[in-house]
Amino acid sequence: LALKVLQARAEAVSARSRELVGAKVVVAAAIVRDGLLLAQRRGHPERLAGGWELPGGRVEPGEDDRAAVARECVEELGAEVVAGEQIGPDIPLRADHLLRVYRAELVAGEPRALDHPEVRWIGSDELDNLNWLAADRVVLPALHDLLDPP
Ligand code: 523
Repeated sequence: LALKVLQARAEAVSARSRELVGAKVVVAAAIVRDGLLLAQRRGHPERLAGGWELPGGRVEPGEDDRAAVARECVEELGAEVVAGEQIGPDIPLRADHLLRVYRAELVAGEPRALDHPEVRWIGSDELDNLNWLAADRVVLPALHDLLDPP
């Protein structure tokens, strides 16, 4: 019986490490300017259309998380940002993906909706009313702290 327990434990540990090694990272940017947060409404895919998110996307193989934040903001918003601290926890997405949100400072360009139908600057009073994607909802407390420092 002890052996069976040990084998089951070993299997659980290796499943967990496969998960950690195999997890693909999606990054997102929390861009704050003048007390407002930049959010964008998704147009695709169908399953996510109409949901609001922090701009971002998949980290490419070999790419640094913060470099991915900067690249995605150029692609989606036509704006340059510098990524700083991670805010909130790593958030599991479906399958073997996880979402990491980084604070990002706008350094050049005016964000425009290049890839999705709409971008909007949101005040802290509007934060909870937006139809956020489930994963982004997890960082709402951290976003409140960013907009209204405690
Ligand atoms: N999320 C998510 N929140 C959030 C982002 C940027 C992404 O929940 N703020 C999810 C949505 C998708 C997955 O992460 O299921 C990948 O995001 P996506 O489609 O923005 O990443 P891209 O642009 O790298 O995707 P492809 O170009 O389709 O590979």
